Amino acid sequence: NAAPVTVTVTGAAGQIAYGLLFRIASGALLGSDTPVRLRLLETPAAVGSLEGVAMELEDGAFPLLAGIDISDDPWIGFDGANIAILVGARPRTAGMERSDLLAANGPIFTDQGAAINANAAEDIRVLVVGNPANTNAFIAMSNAPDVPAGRFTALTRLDHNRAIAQVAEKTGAAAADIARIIVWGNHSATQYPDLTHATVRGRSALEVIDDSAWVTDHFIPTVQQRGTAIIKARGASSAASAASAAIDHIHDWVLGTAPGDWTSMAVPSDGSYGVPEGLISSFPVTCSRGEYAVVPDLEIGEFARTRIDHSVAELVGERDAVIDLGYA
Ligand code: NAX
Repeated sequence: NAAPVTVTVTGAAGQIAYGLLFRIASGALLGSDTPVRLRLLETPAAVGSLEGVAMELEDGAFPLLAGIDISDDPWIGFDGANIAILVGARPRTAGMERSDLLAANGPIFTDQGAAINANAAEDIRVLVVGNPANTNAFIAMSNAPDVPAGRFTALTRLDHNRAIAQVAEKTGAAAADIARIIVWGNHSATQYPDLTHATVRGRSALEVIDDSAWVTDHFIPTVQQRGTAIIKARGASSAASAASAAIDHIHDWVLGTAPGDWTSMAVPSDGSYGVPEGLISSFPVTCSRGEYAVVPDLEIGEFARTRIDHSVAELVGERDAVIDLGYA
């Protein structure tokens, strides 16, 4: 049998983790041949609850689950981690501005970046889910100078999957028949879900849909506001769908994207598509043999340019704010 892969999950007693951990243990993350060792990280206040989650994981009797460790100390939690999924974050509470949120999360991702830098395995791959995800990833990356910057990514796969779901509903096609969706920019309401290059059963999605008003007046705002709509309907934020998207993100990063398709990941920009270098922004990427590459040379129309620039400007503002605060 292969040696177990160590997967660290933060916020492990929270609601996303409750959907995530059991799927990791079942083999959905890395495939049914790869055993996993879970390292679960929480705040001291939530460790008791996390012990209950660990008991449930044991009770799953998962053949691939090689061990579970619990900690409230990032220095221990990232020890030997091959994959780290950073879900825990300081949530936005009533009356909190985005700048307060950035300030509240700065210390968490500064410490975790430093702990990853010091203790994670050589091949560490990091996915940040906790919001503001792109900028939290930027902070962690900035505090891990010995880890290649490209190993720090943030989750926009939920937005990508939401976009697929909208196109499937509109066209009657199956999710599997829809390819080449792109989410650009920030995981926030400024993101730009882009159908320009998308296909439905190999045909141009825009031609199949043939309804440009639907794209601008329904599709784009629905994807951008889907998180809010879920909160309204469910009385709690997206959890199982976010967990599922996190699984998809790491699965595809490690095991590869489907031939002829790509996915969306927020990754440090190499300057492509006019996004400032180093900014963690969502791009179309293909993955192969554990490496991702931004899809090159796509044509960007005027409408797309404006939307991408708008979201990137928000990310630049967040980056500058956390640099001013001394977190990056
Ligand atoms: P919960 O509040 O249920 O769980 C978060 C957990 O993180 C809590 O148990 C808390 O104790 C823990 N935590 C806080 N600080 C920590 C730290 N320093 N170290 C370790 N653990 C820590 O929230 P949940 O619904 O699970 O959401 C988690 C995060 O995901 C939030 O920031 C949320 O905004 C974000 N989301 C991101 C999405 C994305 O697509 N990128 C979508 C879903 C979700 O909104």
